[in-house]
Amino acid sequence: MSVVTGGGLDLTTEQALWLLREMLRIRRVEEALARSYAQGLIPGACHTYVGQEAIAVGVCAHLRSDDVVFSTHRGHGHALAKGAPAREVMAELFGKATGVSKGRGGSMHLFVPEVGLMGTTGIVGPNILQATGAGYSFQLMKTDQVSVAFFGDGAVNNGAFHEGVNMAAIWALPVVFVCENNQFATEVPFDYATRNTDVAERARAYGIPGVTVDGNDVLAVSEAAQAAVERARSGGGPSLVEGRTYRTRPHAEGMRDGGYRTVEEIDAWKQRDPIADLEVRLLDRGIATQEQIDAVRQEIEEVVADGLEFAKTSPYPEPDTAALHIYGAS
Ligand SMILES: Cc1ncc(C[n+]2csc(CCOP(=O)(O)OP(=O)(O)O)c2C)c(N)n1
Ligand SMILES: [Mg+2]
Repeated sequence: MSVVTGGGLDLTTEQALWLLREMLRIRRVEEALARSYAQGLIPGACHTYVGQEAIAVGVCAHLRSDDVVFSTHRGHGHALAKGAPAREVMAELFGKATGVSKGRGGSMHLFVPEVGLMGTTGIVGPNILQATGAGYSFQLMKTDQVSVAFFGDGAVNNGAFHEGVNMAAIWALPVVFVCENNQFATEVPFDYATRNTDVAERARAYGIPGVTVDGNDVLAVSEAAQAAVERARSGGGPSLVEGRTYRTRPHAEGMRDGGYRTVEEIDAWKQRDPIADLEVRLLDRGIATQEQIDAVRQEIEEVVADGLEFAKTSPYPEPDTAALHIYGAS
């Protein structure tokens, strides 16, 4: 296991503002979705990604649109960072016909294959196998595409993790396994579920590189992801990247958030906000000005206001189209 710091990244202003813009886009979309959920506007479940934005953004910064991502139940951030339009993601959660899955899927069935988002899912674990499968197809087709699985600490004691990582390792598949270790699976602390809480260390068991990063530091995530994506793309095989992070909202909107963690712990992690942290560092290092940061913030306010309006005013699917867009074409 090794630890990276982000110090090795040489960022242009444009790249830095992209990281900031994408993290803010996720944060503001999630906050709008959480409010909408409380107002009864979202018919399904809504697991937000608030606090964890640096991981999706730091990884997707190195992906092309023909690379693929297999996501989780906490997948809005992965979808947005991979390039899904905010308004269509929001409309999907509202169950509207204009949503990315035409209102059929909701939060846990976001599919945007045109940008390489191969699905969020309600089932913990099997997306790891799907990512390995995609990596195998890229190897067979001799392309240089890369496949990424995002998953939580809750997935790493599931058999799918062992099978997927091991197969990718023995066949040297172009896969990056990204564990978002937010230290809880619903309300179960990770150290209750395993005797070894060092996820990256498990990479050694499969003979692949494993790295732990501060998952609230987008530069550190980006540096680790850059190495893992390059390795996969150039035929070097898979890697495991573990980002240590924390979700600062409840497991899902509408759920209680007490009894298994303290207010003090949540507040301490809110102080380590990945967005505020990046802004301070960009200003300190002279990579961006306050005016540039304010312009990004203003741009995102407009994107989210537009997305919310679009989601609210779009129609629901017509009842007589209920069987459309459900089955694959034969
Ligand atoms: C196979 C399976 N088992 C159990 C569940 C119920 N479940 C939904 S989310 C969740 C916790 C997942 O925790 P983690 O993977 O750490 O992701 P996080 O919610 O912390 O982002 C569980 C157990 C499920 N959806 N699928
Ligand atoms: Mg977790």
